[in-house]
Amino acid sequence: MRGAAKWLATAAVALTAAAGAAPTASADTEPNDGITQVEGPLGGGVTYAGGITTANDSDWYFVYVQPQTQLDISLTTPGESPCNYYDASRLTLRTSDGGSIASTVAARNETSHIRYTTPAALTRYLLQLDADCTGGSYRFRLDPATAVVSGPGLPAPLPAPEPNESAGQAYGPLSGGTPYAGTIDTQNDVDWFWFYSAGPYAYDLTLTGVGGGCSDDVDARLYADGSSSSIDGLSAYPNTVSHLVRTAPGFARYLIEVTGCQGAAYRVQLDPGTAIALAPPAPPPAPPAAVPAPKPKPKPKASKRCRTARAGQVRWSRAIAKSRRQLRRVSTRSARRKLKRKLAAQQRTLRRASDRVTIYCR
Ligand SMILES: [Ca+2]
Ligand SMILES: [Ca+2]
Repeated sequence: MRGAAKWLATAAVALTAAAGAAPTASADTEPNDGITQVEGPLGGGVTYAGGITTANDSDWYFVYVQPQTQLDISLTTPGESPCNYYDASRLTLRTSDGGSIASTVAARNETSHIRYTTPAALTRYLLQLDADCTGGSYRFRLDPATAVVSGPGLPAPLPAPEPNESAGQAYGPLSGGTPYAGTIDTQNDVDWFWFYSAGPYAYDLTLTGVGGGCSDDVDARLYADGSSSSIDGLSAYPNTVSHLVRTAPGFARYLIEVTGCQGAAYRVQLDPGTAIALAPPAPPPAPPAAVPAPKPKPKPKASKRCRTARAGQVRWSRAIAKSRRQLRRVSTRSARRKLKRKLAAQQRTLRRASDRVTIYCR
């Protein structure tokens, strides 16, 4: 349950809304205490109200903002807040990796601003709200409303099951684009993971230090499969995200070893999903077996009628040639006339013989 101060803050916001002021939204749904518990995505042009209910409470939100836009974040400490100092409420604008961009404080009954022009590359931001005292309340809003855009929520992480105390017990294969949550449960706890790189692609190994555990950093080391010497490593303090960007030479198996102080909670994630494989690539298909060249078909033997027809064709061709030679030798008109008649008859016979060849030798 919320404290009395938080209830008063909500009541005051409701009264302001009834009087026709800017729209308000209830926020601050616990737990929202760190970079992995951020509440959102928030909208623009809306007043959010929340409170700091315990001594170590901190409220984290996230928002998507248009690139290259002038963003105005206003922070107000309402009059009912029990915090009574210059920095009664504090708001810190952070990158999505937890790095501080700017911060502002607001005394009771006062409003202060962070005015920030967003760069071209970043679109997701974190807001951290704190108060100077337990029970402190705050309100904040982001303007202009059009600067704030919608975006995906945070994906729920998958647990990293124990035991995973050695490379041989490593948990995997990890999927790309998926957060895995683990905890260093004991002083000598070690957590091992493994994954496949899909090919010669760049991938980003992110390590997130979850807030609220021990205050020291968590460390991750990257190993090639079968090697006892790490390739590279990275560390993340609570409420920060660290990146290790590498390009794999090709498909390969890698291991990740995570260590930290007792109680440290963390997340590991590999991106993009296309750079990470869940299984070895399928072997290339076997080349097709050599097909023997087809044997040339033997020519069908000519039929008897075909052979007879061809013989007739040859015989009459020779006879015509002989008659033509005789025609060149004879000189008398009557002999030439006789030979020409004979030649014409032979040519008719040859045509009939050729017709028979066409018919019988198909
Ligand atoms: Ca909180
Ligand atoms: Ca372990």
